[in-house]
Amino acid sequence: MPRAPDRGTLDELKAAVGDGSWLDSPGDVAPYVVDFRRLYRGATPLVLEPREVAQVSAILKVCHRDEVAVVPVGGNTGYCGGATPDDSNSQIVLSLRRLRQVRHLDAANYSMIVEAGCTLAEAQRAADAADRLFPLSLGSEGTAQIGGNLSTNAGGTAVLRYGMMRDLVFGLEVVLADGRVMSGLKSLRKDNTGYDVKSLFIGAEGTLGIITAASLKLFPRPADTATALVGIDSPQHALDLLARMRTAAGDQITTFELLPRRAVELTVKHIAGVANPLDQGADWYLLIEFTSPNSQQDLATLMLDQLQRAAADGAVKDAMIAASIAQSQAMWKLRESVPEAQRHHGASLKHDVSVPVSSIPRLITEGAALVARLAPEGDVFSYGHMGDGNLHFNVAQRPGTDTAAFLGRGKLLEHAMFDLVDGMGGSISAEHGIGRLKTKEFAERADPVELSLMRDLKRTLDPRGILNPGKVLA
Ligand code: 2HG
Ligand code: ZN
Repeated sequence: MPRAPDRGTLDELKAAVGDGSWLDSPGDVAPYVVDFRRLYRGATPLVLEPREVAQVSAILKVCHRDEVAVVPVGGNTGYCGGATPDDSNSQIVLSLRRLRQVRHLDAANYSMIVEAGCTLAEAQRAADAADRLFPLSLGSEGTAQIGGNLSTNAGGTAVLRYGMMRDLVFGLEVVLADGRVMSGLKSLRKDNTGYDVKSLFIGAEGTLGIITAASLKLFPRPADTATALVGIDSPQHALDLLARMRTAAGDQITTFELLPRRAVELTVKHIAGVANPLDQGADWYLLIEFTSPNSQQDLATLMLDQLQRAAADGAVKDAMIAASIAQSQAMWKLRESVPEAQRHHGASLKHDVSVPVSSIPRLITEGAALVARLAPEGDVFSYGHMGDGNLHFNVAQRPGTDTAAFLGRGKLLEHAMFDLVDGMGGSISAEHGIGRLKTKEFAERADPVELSLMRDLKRTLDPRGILNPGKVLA
């Protein structure tokens, strides 16, 4: 069991990073003790900001010896409180933000080695400068860091084509709980030497080791892009269109995002500069993007042809293909601003869930029925990554209703929503992780054998329980 660090331990930790690389005044540590959604407020006696892997190793050695808990943090954009210390004021916060070098980029091998504290946008820019693409793409990419993306196995809006963060990794460098450094930064497409140890640390939310650097996969940079905003009548039409598009465009289809009318209207209302470019009101909208590294592909014609055929069959009501980069950016802004618009709108109960893509229409219908029954003060905002079977089945408080009554419905609704998703062979956390928020539901619902293997792994890799206690496995 971790315990509170004494003065001597704190001094030793400060010395491990040196002056200028630690914070301990209440004002300075304040941003590190609250999560992005302000669901949790904790306390910490010390925030460490090491600049080198050797310093991370030295920190962990001390914490392991003295049994002091360590909470790693990246850009602090997570939704589940995974990077926030508890309120005991005994957990050290370890920020990776100063480990931000791009150590190596091998364009011919389509790989790059970046440190954990690089923001996702910095990693994307490094790839771009070498005429390559690092394809992970999220609304928070300007702030979210690679270490956090790895630790939460982040998803985003290009998963349909490129997979989640786990799929984009060749190798990792990880500092273990006792301070040993696992140097696994090979950049190989083929390496069948024993167990896939690196994979354990991806999605582990800092509970098994501290990721300090990663070798990431790169791809050819798109030279042709077609982006469309499409109005449709129902999620079933979206499913039909997805199959049609996949047949026509193969894996050139990169993005297939679904938005309900309410999300579009609310985003237009709350976010400056966002407009709905379609003439006819539709109940549902899709943001679809095709990309190809081949500039001769003429993706816009392919997209137009498919949309016209779908319209002739009644599957598409209205559509617009972006005729300029500005139009495409405006469509993306409409999609990416939905979470912010929801924040302006008011309180929200969030459910980041996935089901087989084929079950999305059923999830939407049955989920809405649950909301009507269990949270009548709420309006459904089920939107997101339709192509991945991942919806953010969010419920927004209807204006004029009682906030406390609405939020009070949260637990019961969440439980029913997770029952629904479980019954459909889905997941209670598609892309935002478990953190502190979902530990209970996760423990109740996980396969018991798998869960006990996870606990065994945790004990093996972190026998003193110092790494991000209370997260994932509570
Ligand atoms: C997105 O897809 C993010 O926009 C945030 O994952 C989802 O705010 C949300 O619920
Ligand atoms: Zn999302």
